[in-house]
Amino acid sequence: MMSRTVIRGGLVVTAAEETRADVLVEDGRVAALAAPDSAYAQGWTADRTIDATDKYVIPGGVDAHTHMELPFGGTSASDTFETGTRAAAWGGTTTIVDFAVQSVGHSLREGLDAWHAKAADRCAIDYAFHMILSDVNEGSLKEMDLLVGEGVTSFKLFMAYPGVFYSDDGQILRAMQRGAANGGLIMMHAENGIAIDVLVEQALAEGRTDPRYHGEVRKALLEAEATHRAIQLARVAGAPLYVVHVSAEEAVAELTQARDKGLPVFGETCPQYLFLSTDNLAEPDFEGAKYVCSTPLRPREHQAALWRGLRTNDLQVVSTDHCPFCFAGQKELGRGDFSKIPNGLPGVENRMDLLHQAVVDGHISRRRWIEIACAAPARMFGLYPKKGTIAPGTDADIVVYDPRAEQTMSAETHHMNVDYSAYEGKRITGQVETVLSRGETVIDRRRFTGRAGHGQYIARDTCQYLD
Ligand code: DUC
Ligand code: ZN
Ligand code: ZN
Ligand code: ZN
Repeated sequence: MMSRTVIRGGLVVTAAEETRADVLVEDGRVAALAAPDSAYAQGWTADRTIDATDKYVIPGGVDAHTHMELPFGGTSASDTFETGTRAAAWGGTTTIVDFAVQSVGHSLREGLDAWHAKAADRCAIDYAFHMILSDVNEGSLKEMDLLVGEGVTSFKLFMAYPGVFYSDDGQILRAMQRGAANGGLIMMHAENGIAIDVLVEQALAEGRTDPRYHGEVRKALLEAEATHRAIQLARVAGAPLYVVHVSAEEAVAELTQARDKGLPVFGETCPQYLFLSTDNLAEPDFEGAKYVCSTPLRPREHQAALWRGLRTNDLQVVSTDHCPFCFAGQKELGRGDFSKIPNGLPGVENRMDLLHQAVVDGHISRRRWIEIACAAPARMFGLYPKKGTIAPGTDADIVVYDPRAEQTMSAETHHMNVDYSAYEGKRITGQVETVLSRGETVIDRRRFTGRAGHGQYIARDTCQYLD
């Protein structure tokens, strides 16, 4: 049975262009775009017409960095695939790429199977997986080839968290060599975790236990050093590199220098580094724990370099690193010892709105908003043009966005399963009105009409910036 929806009268914004167009959706895909007053568009019949007058019609957001139900520090991220993807939909994101985790001593397959089991039949929107390598050895290196073949085409390594996720330089080099051969993109958590652990131990021994010391020991220079080292290792391996959650100005400088040499080095930052700072980490009464994540929030002065990087394309992607822990009972595990605060911030619902606010504030253009939030993450992780744009043949993942609506971000009104908002009280101009996922309405004029299990697993192609 053919189902047809027409979205009429909106400004269609993609990374490439802005045009007034009606959009015809047929059986889950975009069938055609045409000028609203054209005889062609006027002739379309549909089961459903969405009025987008005075609204933007944009591709659904692609959040390439989430951690639903991630086990961390003896607890687990509080959003399940069900609650987290529902919140994503509320915020105009229609695809997530989550991180399946290999545990030390276990295979990639076991990790991937476990994440498939968590996500299957629960997601409101489409999803895909990266794989975290926690134990690089002969077996896991061989498994990388198989995973690339089945659409898990990117692998995260950690230079931080010794004893948990950490890989040493030899393991990193081997994984990069393997990725260079099989097309897998290496994603790097670039912080010198060995040095950080020394500073953590010294801080705690001196009684510096508050959340703000999390920011002080995880120094910008140790992010920059690890970023530099990762780039050099990637050069030696002949591999491309994607650095996740870049937060320090000095790390951006390393990426800029590499890219100026023409190296295939890419960078991601996150809304928390663009909008929050160490001022939040210093909030009294242990409230700073709400803002503990790694890489950490930086002094406000770093933000200008991140915005500049997003404008100059030295940074290509904004993802959330959504990894929520409730303040009550989870963040509180670190009272008296900041190193026991589970690392991570909620944000999957907030990203599209915060970046629209950046358009309003003049940091980025409207098309750059769509590029960094939709098109570039889709290309980076082999989802384009199925995801990340609006054109004939693409999945009808479409957001009708009201650029003039006013909202105030708050835990009272958000849909993430977490008891605080990192942006509590922040005023935003712009709001998601209606969201289609493969043509199905999942948010209808600010009512959730989706369902757990609508979301499908997507096997991805390899990185499309390397073709
Ligand atoms: N950083 C976080 O803040 N949370 C999860 C893992 C990570 O690297
Ligand atoms: Zn095992
Ligand atoms: Zn990380
Ligand atoms: Zn992460």
